[in-house]
Amino acid sequence: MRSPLPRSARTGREQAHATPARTRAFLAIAAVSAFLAGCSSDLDGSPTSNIPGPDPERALPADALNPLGPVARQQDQLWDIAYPIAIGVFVLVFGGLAFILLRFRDKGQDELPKQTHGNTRLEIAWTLAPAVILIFIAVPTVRTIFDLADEPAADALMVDVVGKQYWWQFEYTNEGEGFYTASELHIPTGREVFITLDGTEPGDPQIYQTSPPVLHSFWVPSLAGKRDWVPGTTRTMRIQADEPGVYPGNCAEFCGLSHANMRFTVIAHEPDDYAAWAADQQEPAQSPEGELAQRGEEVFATCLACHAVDGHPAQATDESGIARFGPSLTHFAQREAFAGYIYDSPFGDSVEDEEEAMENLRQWIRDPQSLKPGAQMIPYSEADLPDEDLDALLAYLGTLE
Ligand code: HEC
Ligand SMILES: [Cu+2]
Repeated sequence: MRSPLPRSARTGREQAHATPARTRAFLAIAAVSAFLAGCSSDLDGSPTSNIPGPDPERALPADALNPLGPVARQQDQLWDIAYPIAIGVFVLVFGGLAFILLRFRDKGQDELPKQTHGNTRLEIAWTLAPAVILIFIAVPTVRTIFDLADEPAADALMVDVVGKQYWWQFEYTNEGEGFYTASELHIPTGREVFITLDGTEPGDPQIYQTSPPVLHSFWVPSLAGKRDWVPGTTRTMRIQADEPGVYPGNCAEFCGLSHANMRFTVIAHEPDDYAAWAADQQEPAQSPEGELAQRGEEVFATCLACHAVDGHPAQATDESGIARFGPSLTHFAQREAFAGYIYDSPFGDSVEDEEEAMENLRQWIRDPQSLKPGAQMIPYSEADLPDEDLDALLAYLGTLE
């Protein structure tokens, strides 16, 4: 018999009959496949947007389930405990549900089945069981939390991290050090790196107006779990890498238009190589040799409003190492990528298409927002910066080794 009512007004019973068994089987299979597809371990840390990014081959997998240092391993062990338990609970609950749905479904009988109200033993059991499980998981969890919240090790590398819109600033604050990098955090292997997520940088209120203090989250999946960077407060965390390598990171808290373009990388060196690198970072930039680059150095004076280049003649010497609104460019030519680590730098060792990378850098100065929505750098039109001056600037940036 056809129901005269519109489909939505039919009873559940009628609807069940209206869906053929084959369709239901198909839906079930589709749901299971969709669920299983989420389990793919095919996470290679490569950029997922179609914006050209740092070469994925340069980066180790960004896989939180494949920890590559002691901190990440310690955190991963908690997952190893909790996950099998969660699977067990899932199978029990949904298995029980499926069983009851099938076994006791309405088979068309007229009488109501026997009604039960309350079962003390069952209720005590299903209150106690979750409590026991939670206590069992809480013990190692709380212990790990306290462990990781400890004071820094005596020989830890101390790094002050500031989340900007949309890039990360790293200040190396160990005694005898004291310099900045942007988007690349260099660390020695086998040594604790104690990170202060510093949201208290006094900053210029003028600057905060153009770069509002928003939340960010610091995340290097293979080295440690994420931790929020919160304006106005200071939080700490630690990372450590076993092996030299390049570990991709990303901002993991929505912070504005270019949140997804706020990448960074942690580059781990053998301790000796790190020491050499750190010594080099403290060297100011040398004035360049060539005529074009020298002209570029002059033109660059205007960029000092937001960028620091230690050793630039127009930067006051007492401002050495100072953080600015924009990334420090003192050793810009050493970086592999720019603009939140999303574009290959033409001066990097691993650049694939140098010409295209140079074109991107030129475009970055002309119109940063066209490459990175919401970028906080001002555009320089032809009128502000004639082509000859831009050529000179690019030549100068290439000398900032
Ligand atoms: C109003 C401040 C401001 C001025 C002026 C400014 N910049 Fe920038 N610049 C920024 C900010 C902010 C960023 C970071 C943007 C981002 O990645 O989201 C940046 C990024 C850059 C980068 C990429 C650095 C990196 O490692 O990611 C380069 C190169 C650069 N600027 C060059 C210049 C040059 C050359 C000038 C002068 C012609 C200039 N900037 C003037 C604010 C400024
Ligand atoms: Cu962010």
